[in-house]
Amino acid sequence: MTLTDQAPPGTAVAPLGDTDLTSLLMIRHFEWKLLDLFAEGKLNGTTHTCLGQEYIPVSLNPLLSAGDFVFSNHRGHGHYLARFADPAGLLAEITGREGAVCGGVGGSQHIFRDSYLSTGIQGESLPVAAGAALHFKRAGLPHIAVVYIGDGTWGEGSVYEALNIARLWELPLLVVVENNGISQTTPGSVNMAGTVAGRARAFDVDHHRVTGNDVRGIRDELAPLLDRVRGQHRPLVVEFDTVRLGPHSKGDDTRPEQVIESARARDWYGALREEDPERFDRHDQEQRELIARVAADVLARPLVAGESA
Ligand SMILES: Cc1ncc(C[n+]2csc(CCOP(=O)(O)OP(=O)(O)O)c2C)c(N)n1
Repeated sequence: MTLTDQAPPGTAVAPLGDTDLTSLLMIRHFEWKLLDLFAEGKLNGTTHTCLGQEYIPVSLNPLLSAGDFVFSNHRGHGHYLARFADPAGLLAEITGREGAVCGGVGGSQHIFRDSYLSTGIQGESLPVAAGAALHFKRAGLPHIAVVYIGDGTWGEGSVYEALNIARLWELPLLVVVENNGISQTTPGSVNMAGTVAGRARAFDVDHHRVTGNDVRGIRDELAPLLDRVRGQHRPLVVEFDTVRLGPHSKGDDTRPEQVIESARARDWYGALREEDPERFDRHDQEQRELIARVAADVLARPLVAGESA
């Protein structure tokens, strides 16, 4: 079944609350800071920023309970920060410093904390999430399993095995697809036949497409749908039509400038600023300073055992 698209952007009435605005800006400044630190040669390994996609976990977070299990992916900083508001723990993890959320062994892509787990292996988490959802159902717990995947991850067979079982066994599974139209350097138009909606439909799994980036509208739209996942154990695919503002990882953006420009034109950052520039700038500055302080503090900490600068 295909559910109706959400209301067009711009229909929300109430101003965005401080918590949401702070969360969005904290994630944005965290990601900007990471790219700066890479440019300064202060980070090892790789990282994938969620620039442009921050509004997705910020919209979803209040709809989730602490017992719901969130499975994230390689582009997961926003998923983690929206849930835990812990930039210091994440940055310490990425830089292998004391206070790291996973002792510095997980890095950017492999984070475990409470009911939150991320993996850099595409498609790996969906069957595991289905298993968690099965446990919730069997144990009579009111929780759901939430898994974030990209559009390119629909190239993995495990996605289909998990959707099949989730529908057949009626599992409380929410698949959040961050469809930014590109997988590393390959546009979706050359690697996906059909659509995400059509693929969900093939398994009789509900699908809902979100086209706007207004946190308030998205949340209102999704709340009843998530209630159905939770209460009636109807698996659901929510596909966000979103934008990746930055490169796949760091320097690997092969998109034509025009494509990047049109992604920038859809960014929530400018649109939200226009609503109330004075308030936005105040929060923006606060989060920029907060992340600068966090980075200075974390980078001054000793490395955890076994790490090298
Ligand atoms: C099984 C597997 N194959 C290849 C990779 C390398 N890889 C990492 S991210 C990525 C592209 C992912 O694209 P998508 O799912 O659309 O997510 P996005 O990066 O756009 O958020 C690839 C090919 C991987 N991590 N895992």
